[in-house]
Amino acid sequence: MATVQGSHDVGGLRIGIVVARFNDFVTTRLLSGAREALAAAGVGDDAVDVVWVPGAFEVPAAAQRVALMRGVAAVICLGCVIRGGTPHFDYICSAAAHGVIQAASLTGVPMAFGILTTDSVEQAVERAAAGPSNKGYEAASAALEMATVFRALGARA
Ligand code: INI
Repeated sequence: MATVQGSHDVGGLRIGIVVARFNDFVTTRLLSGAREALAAAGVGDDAVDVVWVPGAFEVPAAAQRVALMRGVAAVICLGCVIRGGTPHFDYICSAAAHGVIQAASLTGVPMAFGILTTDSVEQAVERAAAGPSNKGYEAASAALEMATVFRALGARA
């Protein structure tokens, strides 16, 4: 039996971050959380590319492009969609979630979903608070684990 799992060896990993500007009072905090997790894991700033896009709807297309940049081992997708009074919320959330997983499947590069979909501003702010429960931090941790899992799988191919 063979077991493949992630490792703490982040040497040589390049990480892309795609972050939506819409609701940037939340997404800047998600970005800080993601950067904190990467730094804590030993990923240097010079190994991180941050790409800003208008809103969550645009994240998947940009994530797909970033995934194709040389050496990118994982992409962290960050955004914040807050429910309003129309079905707009559902369309944006659905497009973002489906788009991100489709981009990951098409490129073969793992992507972490750090796009908040909340009923209120309060819920969003709570999930973007500083510390390991910050959803940007969580997404970055998942991206690193997937990057190292994929590297381990590649070594076995
Ligand atoms: N984009 C978000 O990231 N969050 C939102 O809450 C949001 N709302 O509520 O409309 C939002 N809309 C913009 C959308 O992502 C696109 O940028 C826009 O439709 C242009 O394509």
